[in-house]
Amino acid sequence: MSWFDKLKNGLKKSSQLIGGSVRRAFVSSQGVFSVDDIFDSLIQGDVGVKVSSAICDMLKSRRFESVDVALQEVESLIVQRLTPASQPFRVVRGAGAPTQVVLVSGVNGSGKTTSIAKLSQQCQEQGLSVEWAACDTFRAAAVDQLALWGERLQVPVYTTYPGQRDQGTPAALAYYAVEQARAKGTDVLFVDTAGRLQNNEALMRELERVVKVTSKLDSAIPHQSLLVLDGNTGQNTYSQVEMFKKYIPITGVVVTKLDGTSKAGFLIGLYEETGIPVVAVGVGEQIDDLNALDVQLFAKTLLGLV
Ligand SMILES: Nc1nc2c(ncn2[C@@H]2O[C@H](COP(=O)(O)OP(=O)(O)OP(=O)(O)O)[C@@H](O)[C@H]2O)c(=O)[nH]1
Ligand SMILES: [Mg+2]
Repeated sequence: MSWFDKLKNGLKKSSQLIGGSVRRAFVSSQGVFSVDDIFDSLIQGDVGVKVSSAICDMLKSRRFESVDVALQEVESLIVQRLTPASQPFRVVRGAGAPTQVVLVSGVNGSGKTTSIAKLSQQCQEQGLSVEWAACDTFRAAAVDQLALWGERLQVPVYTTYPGQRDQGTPAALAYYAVEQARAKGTDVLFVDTAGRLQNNEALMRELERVVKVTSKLDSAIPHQSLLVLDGNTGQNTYSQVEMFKKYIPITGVVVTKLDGTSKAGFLIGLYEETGIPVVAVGVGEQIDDLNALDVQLFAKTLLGLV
């Protein structure tokens, strides 16, 4: 399946709700919309009050030749809002520059580890060497999961450090991995972390510590800090972003599991609400199910225009 088909398939539920509601509300004999139903559906699809109101205001004030013409105008409105939000994942390591460190965090099960595998493959395709630090030190299963992906992609994984006792600490392991990767001249080091709820103070402090300790090696670390958001969480991801930002810098979000959710509309307001760009979106569990957010394609798909 092509990326286009995967996205289209994945966004089906959201598109039925969002594009479908606009289509159903068009009174073709008069060329007008009955916008009340549209508003409710948009809110249900987690489009948010601001954007939903903007869409409804536009639709109710005019007569349209056809529903497709109207939908194209809605598409423009969405594209305009989303364009600054899409900043595709890219690692550039200049000549003589140290290893680029990419920290990856998020709540439990949001898709951190699989997203790291997917992004790593993209790095490898660009000829970059990749390593991982398995800083999810609580669970043996988590370290095993990363090691398994590592074997598949032939990525070396740091799982322990000299002098480690018991499970060790994520900060110490991250520090060691950064030191080693820099010494080897590795292009990109992904630091995988344990899932944590944004309101768990102790675990958030632990994440903060990973940044504090590794940045002693270089104040530019982490060069990128990606927060992985589960698309099923909809607009509640906005407050997740805000909470994580209180402890560590966040440079971008990866939105996973857009397949199967009816709440993909939350992406439209994400950047406006949080100021954090979207570096990639995921629509499945396979290695190539993650890609940059193509704003135009996303808007068209959401509105059922393709
Ligand atoms: N359908 C779907 N499943 C996904 C996507 N991304 C990840 N998953 C699945 O979500 C589950 C959790 O993914 P992980 O990568 O282990 O998540 P994690 O954030 O590392 O989890 P913890 O380390 O336990 O916090 C796995 O079964 C993944 O295959 C996606 O875009 N779509
Ligand atoms: Mg994980």
